[in-house]
Amino acid sequence: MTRQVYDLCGANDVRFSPYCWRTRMALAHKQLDAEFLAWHFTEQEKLKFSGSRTVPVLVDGDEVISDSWRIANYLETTYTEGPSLFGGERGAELTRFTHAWADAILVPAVARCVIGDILERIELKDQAYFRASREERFGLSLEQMTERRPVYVQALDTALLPLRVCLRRQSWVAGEAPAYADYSIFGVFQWARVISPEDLLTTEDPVFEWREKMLDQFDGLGRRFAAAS
Ligand SMILES: N[C@@H](CCC(=O)N[C@@H](CS)C(=O)NCC(=O)O)C(=O)O
Repeated sequence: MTRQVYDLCGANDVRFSPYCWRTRMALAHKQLDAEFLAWHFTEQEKLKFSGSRTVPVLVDGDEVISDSWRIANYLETTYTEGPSLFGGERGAELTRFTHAWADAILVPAVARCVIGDILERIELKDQAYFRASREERFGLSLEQMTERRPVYVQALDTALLPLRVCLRRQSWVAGEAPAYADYSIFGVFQWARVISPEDLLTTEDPVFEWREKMLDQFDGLGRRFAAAS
């Protein structure tokens, strides 16, 4: 049976979840095929079988795994013959930090910058849910957040400092070759790229150059998904 991933989808089939992008890259790294099934915010009933309320959800034969970190660990321990996502136990422990930093710092920092753009690019049926849930999460209206965008872009720029310092000295977050540490961060930038016409990175930023190289990985997998305009 074909492997399946429930994947967040907006209007015009835009696939914009940072977490689902991690899974997409991890599967490509492991050279595993999967069908990415479009899932919308208001389609909770479609996820019931998994016990998860969020995507990605991976269905691999009898196995149903949710949460991008759990999925990465599942792929690593199940498909040991494919290239390693973590580079051993030590690497897995270090990658957990990268993943946690991306989730705790990067995702909210980018979300504040692009939230208004997301509303415009999801289907009408999802908009009321998206607005209510995100306004509750951030304690501000989407319009207030859009107005404050320049402040958020500045805050993101500061948050990126450790990544920038790292990428000035090495080609990939994981070292000599890209691995899950890179994918966990790349997912966040790919989300911004496909959902917001504003580029959050300037061309002289080493993070920009790294993102360009990430877009080229796996025969340009990331680039095959158009940037928002
Ligand atoms: N910790 C989870 C977070 C997954 C998550 O929050 N996914 C979002 C899509 S980007 C979602 O499904 N949201 C559903 C909702 O907001 O109702 C992971 O790493 O997979």
